[in-house]
Amino acid sequence: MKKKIEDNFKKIKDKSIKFCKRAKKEHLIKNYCKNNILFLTFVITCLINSTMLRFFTMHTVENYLAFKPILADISILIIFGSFGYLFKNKNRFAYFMTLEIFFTFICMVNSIYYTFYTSFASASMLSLTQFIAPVGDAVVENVLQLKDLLYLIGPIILIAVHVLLKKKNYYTNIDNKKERKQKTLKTLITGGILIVLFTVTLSSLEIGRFAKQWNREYIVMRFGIYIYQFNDVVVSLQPKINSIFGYDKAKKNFGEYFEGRDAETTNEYSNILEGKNVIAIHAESLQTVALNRSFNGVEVTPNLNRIAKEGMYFSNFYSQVSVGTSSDAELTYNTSLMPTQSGTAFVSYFDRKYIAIPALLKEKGYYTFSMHANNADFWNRRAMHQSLGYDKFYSKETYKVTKDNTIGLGLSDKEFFKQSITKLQRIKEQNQPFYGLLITLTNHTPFSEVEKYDPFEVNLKEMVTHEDGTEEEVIYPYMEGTKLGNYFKSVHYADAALGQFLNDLDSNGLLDNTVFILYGDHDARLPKKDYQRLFNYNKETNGLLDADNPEYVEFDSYQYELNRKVPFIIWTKDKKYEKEITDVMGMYDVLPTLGNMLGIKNPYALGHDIFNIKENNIVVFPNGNWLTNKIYYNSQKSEYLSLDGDAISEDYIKEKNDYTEKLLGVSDNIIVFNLLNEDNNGKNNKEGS
Ligand code: GP9
Ligand code: MN
Repeated sequence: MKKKIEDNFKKIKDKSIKFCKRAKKEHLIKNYCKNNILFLTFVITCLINSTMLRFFTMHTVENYLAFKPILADISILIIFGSFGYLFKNKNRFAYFMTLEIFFTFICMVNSIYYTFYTSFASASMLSLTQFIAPVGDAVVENVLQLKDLLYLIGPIILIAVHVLLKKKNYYTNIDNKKERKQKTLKTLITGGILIVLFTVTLSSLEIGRFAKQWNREYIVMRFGIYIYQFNDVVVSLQPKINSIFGYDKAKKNFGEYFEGRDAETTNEYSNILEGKNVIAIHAESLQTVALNRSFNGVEVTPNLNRIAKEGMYFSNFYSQVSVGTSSDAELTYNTSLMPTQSGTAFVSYFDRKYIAIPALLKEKGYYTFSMHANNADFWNRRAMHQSLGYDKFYSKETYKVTKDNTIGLGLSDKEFFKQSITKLQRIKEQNQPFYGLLITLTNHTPFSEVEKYDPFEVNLKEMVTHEDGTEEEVIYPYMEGTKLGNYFKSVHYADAALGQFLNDLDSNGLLDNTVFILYGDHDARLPKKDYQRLFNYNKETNGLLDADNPEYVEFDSYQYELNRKVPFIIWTKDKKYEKEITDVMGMYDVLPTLGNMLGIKNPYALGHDIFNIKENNIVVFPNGNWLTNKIYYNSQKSEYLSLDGDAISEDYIKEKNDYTEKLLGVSDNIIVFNLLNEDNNGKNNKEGS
């Protein structure tokens, strides 16, 4: 077998050497170049343009000389260019020139767009004229720079080469149809082989991000600008195609769903926060497991623990995100709708009508804004925040971000809050009442820059008394070196940043007549084995307790799911509610619950006011799983975990399954078919709204 492989290798090697020798002897390469000058000029100039674009936008050497986008660009150019051979010799220039202009246009538009938005252009933005108008003016006035014109050198070179070739009577030789077809095929196959080679180099992360398309810089860095732009058009068209079929049925189901719903009644919390300023925190990857937890007597989250104790603390609160993670959390928090079943609402359906917290408060005279020190196009927030009703989005462009004040994905939370205080002071002076959502960033996976967090130990220390009466401190590694351990260090940092922020808000009078809200956006996807270590640590073996040990805590996939809960806190400086709400609650219950307190209402909310529904609440997850105070139901396995040990009837499960299915369907229909838009639905101002 081994010999056979070796023989084959030898054969291939010999053949390759032979080919190279022949090529050298017969000047194959030289002849190929000579006979394909126009094609090669087209490929090379377009390749230079795309490389130049990466150079001018993402300024590092590794970015513009990265192997993957170059291979991707060459493949695409060869594939498109190959069809040029279908044209007769004298007409071929027109084809290449058209392509050249097209590809140059892509580079120029993206170059200009990047200067303006620090991101790449998307066809989906074209459907929003309000975004194009300001860009249009600004482009001419301030953004068009000399570097944007450099791309024109490509078409100029192609024209120059064409003129020269014409002079040298290059186009006079007649190439027959068969020859042209063969050349097209050979070139196409070469392009095809290159694209296959490119595809096999891709990781699953790269493929996943390509499908979602929102992390535009990442995609251009891996797939090149041309593939990026084609994929962008496909992804942008998808929601349009989805919403062509099934509109009537969707509208009927929608009508029936809300017809049968009881109007929420008022309760003791109605309007208690009306007219107050609101500062809300979207806490990245903050899980409840970190709260009220200590290592060697030191709390992981002293500040969160304090406000959770003083305010209203919803301790069985769940995020309901799908592939849109942070953006899905924002969607459900703001609108009481579930994430979409395909694509993400923020990216694919940003141009729909939403009834959201900022929009509703705006109607009541609030100034509404969001703050996030990341790129504004991340999760397409620039567009979607407008659709949600924010007056202004303070994104990365409005913060000073340097290498020194960066942790992980971007600006550190401490610095983000510090710089936000200045903005908040100005807002307080000019725009009261206000509603603002601040989205944090530091506590984002992979939690690896441990040295940048405040020191926090996740080991286990014990005092041991020796036989001679002397005492010694013994340190067991416990969670040190684990991902969950690093996560606690990161959360400790995030908590300290929050504590500092609360102090700064207070000293600037920003907590007066203000309600402070915080939610964890989703879990941190930490490994199950780390939780097992957290709950079942055996210090003697530095491993896990045996399953038959009386101290052993079961931590199976159900425990894992239940442990994904995130905190939700409503706190004010003046009034101490000191109330823990333990009924299960989902992100979609925020708008009905908080809205009732603020005096706003979304008649098409899918969640409930927890103070009305109480122990009868149900949390529906995008994958069809659901949770009540009684059970966690896994819809994929049709199995459940009883939470109170009571027997569960078939009817109970069927009723909740039906409810889940209807809710997910109606939520998706609302977004995909834009059912909240007055033009699509005359009932938008349903009574009670
Ligand atoms: C990006 C931040 C993180 O700006 O909100 O997004 P995520 O990766 O959690 O979806
Ligand atoms: Mn997130």
